[in-house]
Amino acid sequence: MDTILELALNGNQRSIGRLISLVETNSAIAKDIMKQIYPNSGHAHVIGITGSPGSGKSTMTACLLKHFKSENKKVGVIAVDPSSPFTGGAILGDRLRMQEHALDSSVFIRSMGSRGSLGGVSRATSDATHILDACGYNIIIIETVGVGQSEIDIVKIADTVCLVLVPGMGDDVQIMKAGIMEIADLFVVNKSDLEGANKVATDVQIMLNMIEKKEWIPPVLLVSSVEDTGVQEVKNKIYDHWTYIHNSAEGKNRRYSLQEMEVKGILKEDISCLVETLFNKYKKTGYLDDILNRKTDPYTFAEKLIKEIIK
Ligand SMILES: Nc1nc2c(ncn2[C@@H]2O[C@H](COP(=O)(O)OP(=O)(O)O)[C@@H](O)[C@H]2O)c(=O)[nH]1
Ligand SMILES: [Mg+2]
Repeated sequence: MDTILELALNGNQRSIGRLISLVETNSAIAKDIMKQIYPNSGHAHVIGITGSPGSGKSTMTACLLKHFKSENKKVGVIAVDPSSPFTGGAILGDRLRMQEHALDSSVFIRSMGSRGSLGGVSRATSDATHILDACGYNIIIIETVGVGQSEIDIVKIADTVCLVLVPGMGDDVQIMKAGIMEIADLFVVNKSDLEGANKVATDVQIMLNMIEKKEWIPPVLLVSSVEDTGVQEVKNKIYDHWTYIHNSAEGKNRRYSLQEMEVKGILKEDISCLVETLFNKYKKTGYLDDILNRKTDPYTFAEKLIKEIIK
């Protein structure tokens, strides 16, 4: 174990991959790894890319990756999406482009499942982020599946959340989706080579004007990921946001809350494991009959279990 850890910390990609597989599959080992890794982490800028499926998250990620690389940044990409072209299943063009990156040790690309306690963004994804961070990746991009809870949950692990919108996809619906306006630090209107992008950008701007002003005013950027226009600007705004979260009281609060959510997440997971273990233990004791026959009640029984957990 220690050799894998050492190799990984020295940038060996195979070992990094093995560490991530370990945290994906075994929570007992995962904890041990994370405890050892943690002191080396805390330097990377974690960027979440979210938005509806098909909005161009993968395409923009590949493009952003190229821009970061041109500045000699080491970039990790985690695609929480089984259908992501990064996994090699989809779009041939992307696949070829990513292979170019894949041969390069300054880029680490990995796809991960979306099961887990944080909804769409699992504990393992968060752990993988710390691993890449500790192993020297300066920039970590997480592409979400772009549906349901994963979109909102990304805020629990990303320093900067980038929401990708596109023209012609039921504009109001994509913008109005509950909670999504509040969590986005950057609004990217992708596919601006197509008609209607300006209108989406204007609509977002109008909505932004209606919500409470903060120190950080999310920029609305017109991008074409296929033509590589505006992506440089996205990168610059991502850097500006980093400066903001590290130099303002608001930013500090955000970092506190990220940390708090992480501890809470771990705690909830641990407690729910304990609950399962206890229930397995009590399975054969006939407690269910006792409740059904009203010899006891669920409240008393739960209190009894809580006492056991505390003990
Ligand atoms: N016209 C145009 N198409 C794009 C752009 N970005 C992505 N696409 C296309 O949109 C489709 C979905 O892209 P993908 O990156 O897989 O979206 P994801 O599901 O959000 O990851 C692909 O066919 C891309 O080639 C863009 O800027 N302009
Ligand atoms: Mg994708």
